[in-house]
Amino acid sequence: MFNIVIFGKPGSGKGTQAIYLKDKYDLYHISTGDLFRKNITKKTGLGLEAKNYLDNGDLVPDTVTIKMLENEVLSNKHAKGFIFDGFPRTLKQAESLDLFLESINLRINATIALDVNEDELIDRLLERGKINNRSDDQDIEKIKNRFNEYNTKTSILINFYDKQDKFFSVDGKGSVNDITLRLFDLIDTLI
Ligand code: B4P
Repeated sequence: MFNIVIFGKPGSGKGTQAIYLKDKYDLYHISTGDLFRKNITKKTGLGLEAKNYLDNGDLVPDTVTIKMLENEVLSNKHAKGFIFDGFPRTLKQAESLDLFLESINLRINATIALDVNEDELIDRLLERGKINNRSDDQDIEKIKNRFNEYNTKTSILINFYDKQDKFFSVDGKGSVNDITLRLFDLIDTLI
């Protein structure tokens, strides 16, 4: 079983690339952002709890996020592997994920970051905001808050996975197709 974390700043293309990785390597794709947005649309209890955090570009509290992620893995445990998109985003989430996977005899094989500078990310997110109505993509202050959340709470995970010899980075600039090919080239050396 091959389990990947796709990692990077908001808008770096995690969700975009996860679709291609899922198909090529037959992985089950779990996007915590998509799960939250589905719950918000359906107005579930979880959605109501998460809505304000997403709207402001804040991270949803770990307790809520970790439980949701574990339930999603357990509901799909016969998958050939997982691609975790947008999770973990805090040290607590990363430590919990390792412990949880170990308890079901699984582990993370690789964490792959998409490296893109913030100026380009702001352009991408504002562009998406024009077409998809995502409240967190509409406003530059919210986008900057998402970068701040990444820089203060998420970027430390580079060191966490590097210490386990599981951290890899790919240039996330260029066409979607070029980046997909870079990811395939890397993953083919890891499998
Ligand atoms: P996510 O849904 O994970 O949102 P994201 O970081 O903005 O998206 P991603 O990096 O996947 O970008 P995408 O491919 O879509 O999180 C949203 C919110 O949910 C968080 O702020 C937080 O509140 C909450 N949340 C989620 N997970 C959490 C967790 N674990 N803990 C706590 N809270 C959590 O690409 C962005 C845009 O760029 C798209 O429009 C795409 O078309 C475009 N694009 C992609 N690749 C491109 C390329 N090569 N060139 C040009 N444009 C490109």
